[in-house]
Amino acid sequence: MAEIQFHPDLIEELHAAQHVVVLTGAGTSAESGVPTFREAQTGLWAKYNPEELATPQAFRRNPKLVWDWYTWRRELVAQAQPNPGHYALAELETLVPNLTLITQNVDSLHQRAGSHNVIELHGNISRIVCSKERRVVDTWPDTGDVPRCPHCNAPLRPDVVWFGENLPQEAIYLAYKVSGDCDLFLCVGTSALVHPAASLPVAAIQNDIMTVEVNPNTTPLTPHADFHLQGPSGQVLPALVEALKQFRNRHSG
Ligand code: BJW
Repeated sequence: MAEIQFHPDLIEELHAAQHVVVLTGAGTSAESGVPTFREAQTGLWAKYNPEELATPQAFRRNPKLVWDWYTWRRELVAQAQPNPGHYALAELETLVPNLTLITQNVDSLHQRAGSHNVIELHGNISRIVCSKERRVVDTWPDTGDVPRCPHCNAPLRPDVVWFGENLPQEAIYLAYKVSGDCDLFLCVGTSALVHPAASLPVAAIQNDIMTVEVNPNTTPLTPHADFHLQGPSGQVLPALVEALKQFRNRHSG
């Protein structure tokens, strides 16, 4: 790929920003081999629509199907490695005074790349909880059926947020607070379709905060963002961090 050029205003704003907020979605992990939500699934799961599996109704109707899908994804995510986009965001955290990374992803790849200040909006796929009392369960017998809670016998489920369920209260409260109160908002690899996450860049825009989108495709956010950096985050983000470092080298001393 040819060298990526950034608008000088963007690099200057990034350099001056005291608080950067980043919202990430499934596209950020695409280059780690984790399929995004809205692209067609392949192999065993090709005939299922993820939006129809990630619901409490699907789990009630067919708990085994949903459990097996999450088991497959949990194992896929455990084998995946962070990509250059994850590492660039972890490095950016060390280059700006304050960076809050809000993720819709459930794969822990940001944390594994070294990001510290991470808000998980949609939970974490590696955590298993009781579907009734939300108690975390660390081990369960592999019987081939949906395992049950050792305390109340309710089926176990992944600790993720399905459609129609509320997001963790503290996480969404903090996410709104920082989104409307930062100096620069970066929206990476999300289709910006799922609320309330998709409302976070809107809060930034309404408060006249510079908003930058990184995505190979356009989204409903694109016409409203100050900059649309078109390309895969695994290429755009390392280049952006490099441009910031070069700017600082040129302007130091
Ligand atoms: C690349 C790339 C590369 C590719 N580099 N980029 C207001 C208006 C309308 C509806 C609602 C509303 N408020 C609430 C709702 C209902 C609903 C909703 O938003 N529905 C929409 C579909 C319209 N929201 C909810 O139900 C939420 N709960 C809630 O609000 O409770 C209160 C309430 C309920 C009901 C009514 C009203 C209020 C809960 C949402 C939970 C979402 N959960 C999931 C599953 C998580 C667990 C799991 O992983 O299994 O979260 S669904 C799925 O979507 C997952 C994702 O986090 C989320 C967002 O998807 P994301 O990350 O954007 O991925 P994709 O696949 O959509 O896009 C990938 C992008 O990457 C694309 O743009 C590519 O171009 C790009 N890309 N390669 C960079 N290399």
